[in-house]
Amino acid sequence: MKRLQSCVLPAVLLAVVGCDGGTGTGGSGGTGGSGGSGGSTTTSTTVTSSTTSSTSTGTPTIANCENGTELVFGQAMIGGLDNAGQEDFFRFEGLKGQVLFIEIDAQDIDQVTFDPTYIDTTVTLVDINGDRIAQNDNPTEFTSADSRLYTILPADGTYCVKVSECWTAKANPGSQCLEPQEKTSTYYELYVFELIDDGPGDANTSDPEGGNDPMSATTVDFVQADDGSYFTGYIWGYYETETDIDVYSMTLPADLPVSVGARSAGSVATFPTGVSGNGSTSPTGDILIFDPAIPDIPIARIDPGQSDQIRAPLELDKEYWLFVNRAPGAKEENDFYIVSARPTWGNPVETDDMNNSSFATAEIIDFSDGDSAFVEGDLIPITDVDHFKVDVPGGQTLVTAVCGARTQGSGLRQMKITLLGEDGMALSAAASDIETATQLAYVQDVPIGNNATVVLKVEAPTQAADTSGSYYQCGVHFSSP
Ligand SMILES: [Ca+2]
Ligand SMILES: [Ca+2]
Ligand SMILES: [Ca+2]
Ligand SMILES: [Ca+2]
Repeated sequence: MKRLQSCVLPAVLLAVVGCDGGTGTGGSGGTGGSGGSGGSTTTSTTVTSSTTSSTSTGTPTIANCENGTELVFGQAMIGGLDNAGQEDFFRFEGLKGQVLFIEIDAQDIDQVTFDPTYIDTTVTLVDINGDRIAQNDNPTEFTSADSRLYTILPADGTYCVKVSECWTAKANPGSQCLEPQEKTSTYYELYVFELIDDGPGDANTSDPEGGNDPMSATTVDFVQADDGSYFTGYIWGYYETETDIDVYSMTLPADLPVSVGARSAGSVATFPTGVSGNGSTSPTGDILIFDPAIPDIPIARIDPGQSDQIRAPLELDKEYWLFVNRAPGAKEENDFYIVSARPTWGNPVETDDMNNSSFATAEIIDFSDGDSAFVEGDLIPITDVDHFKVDVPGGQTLVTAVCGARTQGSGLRQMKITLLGEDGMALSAAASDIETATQLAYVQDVPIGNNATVVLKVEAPTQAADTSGSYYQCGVHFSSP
C-alpha cells in the first residue's frame, strides 16, 4: 500500500528547509507571493447542485463544462467531492496569453499534509468540449497532495477548471493516488489567480523577447514577506523560435535572511509540460545559471526532463544569469515555459573540510530537525572526500541518508554516499548508493546495529566538463520500525 507522509520522500529529506510547507522563513512562498490579481479573499461561491448530483443507485451524474459553475478569479470556489467519480466544473472566459495560477486547498486548510482521510485533489484545465489542456495532481515540491497548476491559455475562449479526486482523474490511480480510495474529508476551496507582471512591485517576471543573450536579460523580480524572507517568484515566456533562449538577470536580495551556518542559495524549479502538465506544447529545455565573471561555463545546470529543480549556493547581492533554453523539436502552437525562482538558503555547510576527508576525523553534525541532521558541502578538488559523524538518537534503530548534487544542478557526477559504522566499514551492502541524472543518492532504513554513531561518507569520481558547480546537499534521518 502506498502511504505518503510529509517529509518521507527523498526530495523532501534533502534540505533543512524542505519540510516546512510554505509559510514562515525560507518557506516555499505559498499563495501570498503569487501576486497577480490575487490577494485577500472576502467572498466565496459554493458549488450548487447543478454541477453534480447522485441518482438513487448512487451513480453520480457527471457535469460538463458548459453547465459548470461560473468562476470568478481571485474568489474562493467552495465544493466537496462527496460522491465516487464526482467531477466539479467551474467555467470562465479566458484570453490567449493569460497566465493563471490555479490552486485547490483541501489538506492545506487544516494543515494535515498527506492525511489519508482527506481528498487527494487533482485539477484539470479543459476546453468547452471537455478536452484536457493541462493538469496537476500535486505541487512539484510535494508539500501536500493539494493541486497547484500554473499555465498560459492557448487561445481566447471558454474554459473550465475541473476538480476531481485523484482516483477519478488518473488512469492508474493505484500507483498515483493516496490510499485509501474512500475519503471522509471531501471539502475543498478552489482559487484561480491571474499572474500579471506589472514591473518590479510583484513577484512575477515575463520575458519581452528582446534577444537570446545576456545583453537582452530581463531582471527577475522578488518580493519580500513580512518576516523578511522572500516569496517564490514566477518567470514565464514563450519560445518564439525553435532555437529561442531567454536570459534573465537574477540577484539574490542583499537583505535575504540566511540561517546561521548556511549559505544563501537560489532555487529554480520547472514544471512538467504537455496536457498532463502545465499545458505547454514544448518541453522546457536546459536551465542554466552563470556567474557573469565566468561566462564560459555555468555554475548549475538541469535538464528538466531529468530533474526539476536547481538548488545552488549563490552569493547575495550579486548578479547571475539565468538561461532558459528550448528543448529540441518542431515549434508548436503554445510553446511557453514557466519556472519558479526563490531566494533561499541551503543546509549547514561543512566547517572542517581540511580534516573531514578521513573517517577518523569525521566532522560532527548536529540534529536540526527532530531526528534529522542536514549538511552540505563541496568536493573541491574532485578527489575531495567528506565524512560527517552523527550520534544515533536513543531508541532509533534505522538510518536513512539522502544526498543530491547533479539532480540539484551541480556538476558532480555519480556522487556516491555510504553510511559507515564505528569500525569504519559500511553498515551493510545496502548502505551505499550512487546518484544518477534522475535519482538522488538514497539509502533507506539501514539497520544501525550496536553503533552509537554513524558516519556519512560523500565522494564523486567525476566533475562534469560543462558545469562548474561542485556542491552537494545531504540529510541523515533516524527512525524505528
Ligand atoms: Ca493531489
Ligand atoms: Ca522568448
Ligand atoms: Ca529570447
Ligand atoms: Ca568538502
